Amino acid sequence: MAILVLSNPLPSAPFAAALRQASGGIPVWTEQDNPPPEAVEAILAWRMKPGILPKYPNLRVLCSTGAGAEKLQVEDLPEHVPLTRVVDPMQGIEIAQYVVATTLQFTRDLKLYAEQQAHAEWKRHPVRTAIRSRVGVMGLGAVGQAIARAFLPLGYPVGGWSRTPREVPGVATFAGPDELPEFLSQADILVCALPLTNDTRGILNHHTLAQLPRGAFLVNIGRGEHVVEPDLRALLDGAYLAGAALDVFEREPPPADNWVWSHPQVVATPHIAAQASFDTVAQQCVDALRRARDGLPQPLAVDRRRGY
Ligand code: OXD
Repeated sequence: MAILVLSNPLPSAPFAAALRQASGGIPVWTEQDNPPPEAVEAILAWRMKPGILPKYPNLRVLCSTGAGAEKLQVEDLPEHVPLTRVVDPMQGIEIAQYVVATTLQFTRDLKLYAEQQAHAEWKRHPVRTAIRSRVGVMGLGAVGQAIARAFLPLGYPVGGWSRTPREVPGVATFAGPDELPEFLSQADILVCALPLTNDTRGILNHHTLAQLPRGAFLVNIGRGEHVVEPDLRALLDGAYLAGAALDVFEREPPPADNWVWSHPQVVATPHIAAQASFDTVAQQCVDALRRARDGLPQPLAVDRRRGY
C-alpha cells in the first residue's frame, strides 16, 4: 500500500522526497512510476479533475499540498474519504509579512521614491496619515487574524469581516452580508484572506470594490477567483482604486499577455505570500493516512458542506 503524489502543475519530486523521509517505509510513488491503482491509499495533490479518483478503489485519504483545498473538491471524491489541507504554523506569519510589505510599499510611497531615486530627485512627500490607512481584512480565520494582528502595532486602524461573528482583540469586527457595506466603506487597504466557496467566488466585483473609499488599495492573498478581474481593472484604470497587490490569480500563472503583468498600479507575485515547507506537507499527509488507517478523526479535514 502506498502514497501517490499527483501534484501537477507543482513538481512532484520535492513532495515525494519529503514523503519518503516522513513515511516510515510506506512506499511513495509519483505518476511516472505508474503504480498499481489498488495499492494507492493516499493521494497528495494540488488540484484534481473528475474521473481520476474512481481509479483508486482503496483510497483512504486525499491530502492537499496547500492550505486551500477547493481545487480537490471534485464530485467523485467519495464521502468516506477525508480531504485534508495543510495547516502550517508559519503560514499566517509569512502571509502577514507579505501583506504588510505590499501595504507599506503603497502607504509609504516606496515605489514613488524608487522612481525619484532613478533620476537623483530629492523630494519629500507628506506621510499618509493613519486615518487614510485603515486596514480591512476579509476573512478572520487563522491567516486573516495573523494579518490583522500584524497591523496593530503599526498604528493603522484595523477592521475585519467574516461570515459569522468573530472577536479579535483590537480589531473592529463586522459579520455577514448586512455588515459588509459598512466594513468596506472603512477599508483604505482591503485584504482578501477568504477561503474560496460558492459564496465568496467573485465577491470582489464592481459593486463591492466601488464601496471602498476612493483611492483604496487591494491586497489579494486568498484566491484569484475572489476577484472579478475586469471589474478590478476598470476601477484601477478609472483611478477609483489606487493599486493592487495580487499574489493569486484565476489562472496560475496568468498568460504572458494578461494585463496584470504590466499594469502600472499592480504588484503581481507568483503565489509566494507563504509556502508551506515540503516537510510539513509530507508529515501532515502521512499523519492523515495513519489516522485514516486507524479510523481516527482528521483534525485537518475540510468540512465539505462549508467548503473549507
Ligand atoms: C494555498 C497555499 O493554499 O499556498 O494557497 O498553501
